[in-house]
Amino acid sequence: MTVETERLRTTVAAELDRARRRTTTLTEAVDDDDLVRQHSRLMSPLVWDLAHVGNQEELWLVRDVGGREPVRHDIDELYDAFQHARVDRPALPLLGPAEARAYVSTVRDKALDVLDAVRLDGRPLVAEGFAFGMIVQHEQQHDETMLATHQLRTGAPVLQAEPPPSARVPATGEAFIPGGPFTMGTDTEPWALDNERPAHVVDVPAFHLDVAPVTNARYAEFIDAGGYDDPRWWSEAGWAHRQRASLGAPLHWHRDGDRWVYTRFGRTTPVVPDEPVVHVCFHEAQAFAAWAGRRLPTEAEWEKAARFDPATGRARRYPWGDEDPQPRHANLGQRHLAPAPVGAYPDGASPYGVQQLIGDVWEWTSTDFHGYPGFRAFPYREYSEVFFSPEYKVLRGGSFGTDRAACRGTFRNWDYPIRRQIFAGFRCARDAEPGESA
Ligand code: AVJ
Ligand code: FE
Repeated sequence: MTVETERLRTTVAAELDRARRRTTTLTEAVDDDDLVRQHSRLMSPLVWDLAHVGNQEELWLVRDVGGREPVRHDIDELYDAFQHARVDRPALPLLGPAEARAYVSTVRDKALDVLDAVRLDGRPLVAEGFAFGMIVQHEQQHDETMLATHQLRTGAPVLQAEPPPSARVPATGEAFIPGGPFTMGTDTEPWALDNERPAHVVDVPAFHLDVAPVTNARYAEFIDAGGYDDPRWWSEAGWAHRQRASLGAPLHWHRDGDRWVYTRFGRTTPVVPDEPVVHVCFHEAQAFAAWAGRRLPTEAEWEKAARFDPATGRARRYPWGDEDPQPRHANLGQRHLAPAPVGAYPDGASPYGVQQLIGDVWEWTSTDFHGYPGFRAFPYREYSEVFFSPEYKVLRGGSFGTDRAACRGTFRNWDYPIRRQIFAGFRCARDAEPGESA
């Protein structure tokens, strides 16, 4: 066995373990009653996510990659996300907390056995450890979903983390991104998912992009200016939704006398003015942008601002370069339970000086979720392809609750434009004037 294969196995095992520690933290923080309860109709019971993570690992690593016998042949249907809507999951005959824990641990032992035995240079599914990387990302994605469930749960706080770092540099105004082609997506990132492929050249006209995400202070100005009551700023669908859902402020915000407070993971505090706003839907982001005389960036604009290096003409893995995310680059991985104030991550800035593109809050873009030219579903249609539709908007960049394994300059997330339970905010863009260069 080569040194590289050995190193890859070690990395895979460490990443699987890191994901499992996080899953364990999220599922041991609450009692059994809380694990099986539905905290919101938008979310599964935590115990469903737990066993679903194990079931995906069983399907792909134990059965497919390993060619082993099923651990539990009888529960696939219960944990198939396409068989039962989230709202219906609490009524299913799910594995209980103890059974679910035993199940995921048995599956993990077998998956690690498979990791020791399998060649990592054979079929495309395992080349460069892809199937293992896909399962690591799947678990981390469900960990972020479980974190969103924790945010929706009521009761005493159960999660702890250090507060995010303070602002270190100014982060106001906008950056100018000159027009011209750049290579979007990737053919070379080994654990990139199918929707990030293939790499393709996109010509992006010159535009301006906010240096930082829109802050709570700025968003409160929109509220104070009556932005929620003026249909001029809203799309037709957005206004209809604003009326139907009686939107008036981000999810989790409340009035306390003449100030705003929010409740985060069970703790209620005054809204911090210079933090990125979070828990707004696409329609709110779009309305804010219109009110501000701006617009949301397209997905291609976002990625060019994040990855393009004008010095080399190359698109890099992250805004700061090709190095994997370190704590000094970005607020990722649930190290903090909130976005950091704008200006807190100068080391994560892109060559154009755009900050906090990775981490803190997912950023709504104006782009519908579709496959790139030449898209091929891999290894299953149900990860991305079945969601390609104008019904979904693309989000970029990851949040404080996104793990670095499931976040990079090419990573694409998507959701319905009315959703607010995810850790999503936004930044604004505008067209450059003809001939403008700064
Ligand atoms: C990419 C976050 C939209 O949670 O629905 C989890 C990820 N896919 N299990 C989701 C996913 C299958 C997905 N998102
Ligand atoms: Fe899943």
